[in-house]
Amino acid sequence: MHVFASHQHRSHHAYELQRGKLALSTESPDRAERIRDALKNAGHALSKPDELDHDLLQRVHDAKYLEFLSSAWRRWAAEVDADAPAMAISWPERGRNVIRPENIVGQLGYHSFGADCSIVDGTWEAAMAAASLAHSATNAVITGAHVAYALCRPPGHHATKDQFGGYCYLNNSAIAAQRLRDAGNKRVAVLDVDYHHGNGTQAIFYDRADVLTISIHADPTHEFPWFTGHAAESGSGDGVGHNLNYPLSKGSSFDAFRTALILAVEHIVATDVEALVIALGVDAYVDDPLGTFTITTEDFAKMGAIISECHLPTVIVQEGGYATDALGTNVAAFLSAF
Ligand code: OKP
Ligand code: ZN
Repeated sequence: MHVFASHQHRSHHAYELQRGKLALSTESPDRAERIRDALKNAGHALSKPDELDHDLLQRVHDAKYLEFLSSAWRRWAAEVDADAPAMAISWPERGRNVIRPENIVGQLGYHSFGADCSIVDGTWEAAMAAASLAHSATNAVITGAHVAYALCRPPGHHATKDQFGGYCYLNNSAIAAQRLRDAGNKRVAVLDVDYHHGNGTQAIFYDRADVLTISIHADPTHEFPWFTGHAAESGSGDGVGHNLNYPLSKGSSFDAFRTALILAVEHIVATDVEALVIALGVDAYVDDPLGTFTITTEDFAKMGAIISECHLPTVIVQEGGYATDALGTNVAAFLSAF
């Protein structure tokens, strides 16, 4: 399997508000190092990413957002505090047409949806490297590989066209899906198995029929991202019927997960999907500090085997997973079964 990885992720370790206190994020550099080590030990050769196509980035994210992300740290450090993470403290009121503020503090509120992540020196460089890994893995598939994996960090599935949040800045899975579309695949599916709802990917493709988005996750009634991920969210406009959510109760086992997964795979196979992106979070793991599901390493292998039955060219993009000691084993189990 083609595996793409980069050391650039090390430039990013943000702070997050945890139970009312600012702390170094659970989304740590160690995560990617552990996955990298496990994949190396499993015999995978690691490839470096190529340069990211800026036009592709602009087909997924708003130009103003990209301009903001690329300069936010510099502006914050110069205008606010070079020794503190750049974070929002206020967000727009619901249900109004919002005018984008000029000030960096105001723009942080405009371009984010939570205080679970922040921008530090090196965040943009790491987010860009993760996006280029997704892009490179997709290029490998476009040029004939059946499957390729991108070890993306920071993750991406919570990032919308113009907002960061949930540890995500650039939506790596959406970038892979858009690249697959641009290469001529008529219809593409993104299957998100991360424990959390892939709200950003859903939002980016919500009104489009050419990208089917499916997410299996903890019911947002009781779990981050709280406001999206319900079964009734099915798409809008041209996209009606092209978004599927499978919210599962807290504490769900692989039995419940597998039932949803099989429905998702059947849906992909039954419609005219030509290429697949798997948003591979492994935080559904039994010992994950952020999750409540009881999925085991063996279950991740079964998950990989079930999804491989789609028999589609596939880009696998790393999303969450925070049980650091087991991360590499879980990702390797999924990949080898796939
Ligand atoms: C990102 B991904 C615990 C609160 C966590 C944010 C969760 C982001 C998950 N400190 N809130 O989907 O794995
Ligand atoms: Zn997650």
